[in-house]
Amino acid sequence: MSERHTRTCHLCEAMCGLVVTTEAGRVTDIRGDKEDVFSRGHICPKAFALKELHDDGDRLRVPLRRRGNDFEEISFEQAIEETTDRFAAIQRKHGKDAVGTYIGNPSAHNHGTILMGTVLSGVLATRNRFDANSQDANPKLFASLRAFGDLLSMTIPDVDRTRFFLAFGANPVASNGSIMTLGDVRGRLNGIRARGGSFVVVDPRRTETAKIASEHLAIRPGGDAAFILAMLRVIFDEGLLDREALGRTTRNLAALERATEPFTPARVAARVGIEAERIADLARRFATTKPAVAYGRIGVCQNEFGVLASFLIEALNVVTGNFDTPGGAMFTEPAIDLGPIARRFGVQGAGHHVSRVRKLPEVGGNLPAAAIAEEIETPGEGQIRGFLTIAGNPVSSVPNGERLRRALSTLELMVSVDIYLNETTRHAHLILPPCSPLERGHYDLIFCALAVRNVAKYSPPVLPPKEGSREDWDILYDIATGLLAKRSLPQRLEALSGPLGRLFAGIKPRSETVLDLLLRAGPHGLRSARRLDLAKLRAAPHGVDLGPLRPMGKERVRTPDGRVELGPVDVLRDAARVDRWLDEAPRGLVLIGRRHVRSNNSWMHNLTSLTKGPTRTALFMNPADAASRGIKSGDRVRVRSRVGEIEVGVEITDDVRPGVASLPHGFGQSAVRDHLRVAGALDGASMNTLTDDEWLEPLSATSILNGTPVRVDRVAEVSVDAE
Ligand SMILES: Nc1nc2c(c(=O)[nH]1)N[C@H]1C(S)=C(S)[C@@H](COP(=O)(O)OP(=O)(O)OC[C@H]3O[C@@H](n4cnc5c(=O)[nH]c(N)nc54)[C@H](O)[C@@H]3O)O[C@H]1N2
Ligand SMILES: Nc1nc2c(c(=O)[nH]1)N[C@H]1C(S)=C(S)[C@@H](COP(=O)(O)OP(=O)(O)OC[C@H]3O[C@@H](n4cnc5c(=O)[nH]c(N)nc54)[C@H](O)[C@@H]3O)O[C@H]1N2
Ligand code: SF4
Ligand SMILES: [Mo]
Repeated sequence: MSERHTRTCHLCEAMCGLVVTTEAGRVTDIRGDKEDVFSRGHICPKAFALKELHDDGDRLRVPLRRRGNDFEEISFEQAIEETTDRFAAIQRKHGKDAVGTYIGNPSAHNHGTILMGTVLSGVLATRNRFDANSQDANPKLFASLRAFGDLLSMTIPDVDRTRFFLAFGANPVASNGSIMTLGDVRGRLNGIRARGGSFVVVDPRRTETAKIASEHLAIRPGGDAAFILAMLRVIFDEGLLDREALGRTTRNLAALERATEPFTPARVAARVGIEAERIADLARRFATTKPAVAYGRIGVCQNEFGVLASFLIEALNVVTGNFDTPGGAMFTEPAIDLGPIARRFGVQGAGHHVSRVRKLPEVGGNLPAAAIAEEIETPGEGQIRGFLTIAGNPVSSVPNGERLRRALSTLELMVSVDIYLNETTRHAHLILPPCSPLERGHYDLIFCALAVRNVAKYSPPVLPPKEGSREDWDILYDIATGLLAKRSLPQRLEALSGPLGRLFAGIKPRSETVLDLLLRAGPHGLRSARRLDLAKLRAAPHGVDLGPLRPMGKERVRTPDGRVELGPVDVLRDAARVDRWLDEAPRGLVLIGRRHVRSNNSWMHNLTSLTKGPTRTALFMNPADAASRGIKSGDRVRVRSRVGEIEVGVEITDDVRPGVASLPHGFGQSAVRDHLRVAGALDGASMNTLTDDEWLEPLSATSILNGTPVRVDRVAEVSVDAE
């Protein structure tokens, strides 16, 4: 007898509703849920891969302990005991900071990891906490902190109602959207044009998104800050703003105006690679179309002016009157509001402490992951000797991954909570695998807060957990309580007096119990007419639509006087660096990243349904750049940067602008081909062997992963007769 289950896909940010059919404990079919209130039946090819992931023989089911060069299976009890014994001993001997942690991307898609990871962090109490955001959204968080007074007051483009969507450095047709959760990306983006609106993409590559846009501007990597400064300059010069209204809702408009002075379109055009008249024309159209919204993502966050450019995007929306208004840049009102919870746990801002070796600032409590290697390598008090990775693959996702790989192999103890033995976890002494995602419940704590409509969905487990298996939530709870038990009584009492102390007072709570409490306490909970709780969500398998975004500025702008800050001194000061950049000659060939709808960061390449077909790991080069190096499509090339070199195949395409080459990150698993039998056999190398761990954005210390100067040479063919 087959059973049908509704489920929200947790693989990317889009939150698509699925209907999963099971028969006798096996998944037999996965398709889009046409009745889903948010995604309207849309899915992508990765949804089907959930079945393959569930069945993947390489996915770990039992904890592993390193034994020489190999691993042996052990029980969860043993694995937890050893983990907590050894971490506790390291912390007793060398202090709390001697244990470091890296929490990776899939944890953002797992309410259990978010909640219990926070608890575990509190128990470990180490400053050496790292996460994926220093390769990702920290510039957006930092810009939100400066403009709106809170890291988590992030604006979302109201794409369903806008008439002008201006996207910088994002490829939602491939990524399915980021800090813009929107099921059915193509439908929603096509909708803008169908309504008679415009949709403009600024990206060095003519991406899948650029191909469905009204217009594409092939900017040179890193050019966004200069480009937007020039747009703003036109808007100020031509008076395309309502100064009086802005005087009431913002502060320091004049400082912003002053900062734009050196940046006329004519001055920036050559260096950013877009004609002055196109920049000016875009500025005029953007400022005079209502409503309009500018949006920037990874391409902006990971470039050398990430914070300034991210801030300028917010400023562009504010200055043109497109902030906190339908069709513009809006805040969400999720059923569970993470802001107050994060503040309670000390996520306050940025720069409250710095890393030991390079003095790099924390953002939201996490230090930049580009510093992990040096913190392991450099002796002294606070040196990392023990390391815990949770759903993270930093060897592949952090710049100069080779250096990090070498550093990880020197640790006294490394423990990984992970579902695969891969290029990172192979250095662990212990690997603790959680159950298949289909065996746990799911609520998108983060992405509901970043969605283009307010929505809430809960999915119960599709399949019962296998006997003896554990969720991430359980594993992290066991580590946290195990560590606490090994502390002295006063230390234990101190931990218990903290905000989550009650969790440890009795028996282990279920993550669903916590979700229920948070839903009841939230803005749509017991104090509202809707009275949302978990029972109501369970009774609505296709989700609960909480309506379109509504103006929330009064609550979300948390600056001292409630007005938007348009002149943050440290951010605007960075315009001087842009000024110098404009006088520099372009840096030869530079490397940028690329995402494909059939791939997901570093970890879904072991699933045949996603990797079959043409190779997707080639270096894209513009015909002019290839010709000048004597390179033809299909050639093998050596790509070299300051920190490393790799060999890859080449695909020649004028989709990338001259001077730019593009490569996806997260590939190169051949060293673990025995454990990742599909991924390990793929052609491809890790892009982060080339990215530079010393090249960081100065304000937020975010890794600059787009724009790496590289040298590309054809690899001479080894000819058999040429002996
Ligand atoms: N050059 C370059 N580098 C980049 C990027 C780029 O664009 N270019 N992008 C950056 C960005 S935006 C991000 S977010 C990071 C992502 O980098 P990471 O944070 O390292 O995340 P992933 O690469 O997704 O790796 C996820 C790990 O979690 C494991 N895993 C998967 N599901 C689960 C689960 O349910 N539970 C547990 N415990 N483990 C699980 C996988 O096996 C894998 O080891 O990469 C960054 N690195
Ligand atoms: N299929 C799939 N979906 C994913 C992921 C995945 O790996 N695969 N990863 C998920 C994660 S962790 C994230 S954070 C999101 C990211 O979501 P997106 O931000 O949409 O990610 P990308 O597709 O990498 O798009 C970034 C774009 O920036 C461009 N770019 C590079 N440098 C510059 C620059 O200097 N300026 C400008 N203007 N553009 C530039 C690149 O050419 C690229 O097209 O996607 C998520 N969704
Ligand atoms: S777009 Fe994202 S959420 Fe939707 S099915 Fe694909 S991977 Fe899952
Ligand atoms: Mo990301």
